[in-house]
Amino acid sequence: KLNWTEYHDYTTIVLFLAELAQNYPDIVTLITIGKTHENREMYMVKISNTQTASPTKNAIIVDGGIHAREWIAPAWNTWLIHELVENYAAHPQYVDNLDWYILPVMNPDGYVYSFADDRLWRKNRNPVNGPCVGIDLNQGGAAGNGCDQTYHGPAAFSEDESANVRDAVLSVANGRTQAYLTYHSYGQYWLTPWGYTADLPEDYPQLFDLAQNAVNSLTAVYGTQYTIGSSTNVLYVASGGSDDWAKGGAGIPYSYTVELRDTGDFGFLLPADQIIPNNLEMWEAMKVVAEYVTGIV
Ligand code: 0X9
Ligand code: ZN
Repeated sequence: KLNWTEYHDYTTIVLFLAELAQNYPDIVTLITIGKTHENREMYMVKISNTQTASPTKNAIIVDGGIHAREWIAPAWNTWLIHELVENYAAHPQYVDNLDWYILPVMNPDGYVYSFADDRLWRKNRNPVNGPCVGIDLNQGGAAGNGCDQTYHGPAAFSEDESANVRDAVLSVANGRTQAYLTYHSYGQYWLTPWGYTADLPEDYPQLFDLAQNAVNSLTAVYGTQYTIGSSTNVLYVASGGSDDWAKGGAGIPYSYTVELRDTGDFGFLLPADQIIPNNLEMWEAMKVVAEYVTGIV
């Protein structure tokens, strides 16, 4: 049993996922997608009703915690899993009509390090940078200096973690995955591709429209404001983002990076008493995305 009144370490989260898979075998499957640099298992939760299973069902892929210090992202992802599964009876349509693939902690080594050693750690823990450690799993064109927080590493998908996610996404995407949401913090942004160029995708109006509807429902809960736009245009230009790859590389049409609470009062150190409000408002947005995706044929 997990709670969302505090942040949990990796071991506790994995235990929660394993228990859920055991208690809800008709809905939950725990998939191991490969190991991290430090040999930790990476877990993706498949939520799919075996009664209504179909290989052509629309799917949504969600991840979070690619940046270690952004603790609110795994806290939201685990809550989303909990809501879909343990509160299934309240809204069965979200599970019956969709397959969910949720990777709550994308960077386990970094996450563990941010609990044990350095709360503001961002990268993975691969020591390939001379005197420094870690590669930013979400950057391609950023820093070439290994000691930098956004060091891009030797090559695209050079890291175990990003290669595992690439393979997992490609194995489930196969034409039926309509949405990919990657959760970060902070800033309260709902970002569309592209992050590598100021040019917009040709279906930007549709991407914007769904984002707008989702954010409207989110804001209706507590008045929390989110800024919508392409990463390059509302944040900064940075290539190698997983959202860009999910759209351009894996062909998933509705691909977003969502930067969760807050706008900087606490930043990465978001107090734990904001986890539940953050999750309740984001759930309203998530439902809008799920409803939209359900209707796509
Ligand atoms: O810079 C990032 O990787 C993300 N922001 S964060 O503060 N959480 O580090 C934004 C990524 C946006 N997407 C792309 N640039 N493709
Ligand atoms: Zn981030």
